[in-house]
Amino acid sequence: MSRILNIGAAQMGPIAPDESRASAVARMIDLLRQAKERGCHLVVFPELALTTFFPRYYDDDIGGMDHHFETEMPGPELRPLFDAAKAADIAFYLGYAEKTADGHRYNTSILVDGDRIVGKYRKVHLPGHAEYDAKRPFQHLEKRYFEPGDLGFPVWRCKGGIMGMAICNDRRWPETYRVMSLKGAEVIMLGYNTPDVNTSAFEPNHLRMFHNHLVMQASAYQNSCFVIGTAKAGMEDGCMLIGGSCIIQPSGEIVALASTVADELITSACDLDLARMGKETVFNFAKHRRVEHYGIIASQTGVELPPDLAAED
Ligand code: ING
Repeated sequence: MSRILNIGAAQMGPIAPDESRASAVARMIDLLRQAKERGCHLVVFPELALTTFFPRYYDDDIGGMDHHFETEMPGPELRPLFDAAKAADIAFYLGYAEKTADGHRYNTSILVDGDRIVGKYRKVHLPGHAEYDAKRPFQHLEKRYFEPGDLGFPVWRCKGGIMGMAICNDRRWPETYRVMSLKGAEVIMLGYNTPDVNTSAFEPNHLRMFHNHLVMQASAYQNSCFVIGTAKAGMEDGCMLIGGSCIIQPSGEIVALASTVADELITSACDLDLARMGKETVFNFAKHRRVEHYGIIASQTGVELPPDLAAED
């Protein structure tokens, strides 16, 4: 019996720095209403879906950004979103800034199904920098406001499938997907906030969208799983964030693609058993991988020239 999961990527347009959580939640509830009309079982919201992308701002005191963090989930302002999703029987991915009771700050996502927070993930690959960088047109201070995730890359059963989560920059690192697909992931979902200019070095604008889709399509294929990428898009306080939200099937093909940089729901009927062919043949890990040759991928962080190469000046 095929396992068809109607999945939605609920792209959100810009969230202004002074926009209330109630406003963001109301927009998300409307996207859930659209998702219900289209028979969705699962909806993926963006990274940091409740607030503007505040790592673009520098504050001497990192506590100055605490009003963008959630200290309880769901807090009273989030309860209407959880209630609407439960009423619609739609599971959802939510990205938000998490501050723990003992004062740790993470760029976090949760998978919610009914009354349950099924799973939590904390962003492992934090891009950008920790100190003010005057060379940049705007800052990208994720290394200032967040700690690297401490939960690894877990997977969970939800809506009849095995699902994992990632966040934004994680999608550029193959290790992200491989760890989850080695645990059986059939669906990997992620939200992103990606400026349309690379503030760390010049890069032609067209490459922002090319790289966005390249990494998710390649990884869907190489790990034989569905990948859903949902953008927070549009002009946020003078900073343009790319759209391009998409649903990608295990072949690597994009089966649904956003066409705006605003609130926009895209959906696809995903047959989870499409992942089986790749997992049982070309990417049958047990049959084909040769881990005896892969050691330094996990044991070495940066580049180290082999001794015979290092000798040349
Ligand atoms: N955003 C960006 C991303 O990985 C980035 C960071 C910007 C990477 C520019 C490379 C170039 O899509 C987040 N939030 O990680």
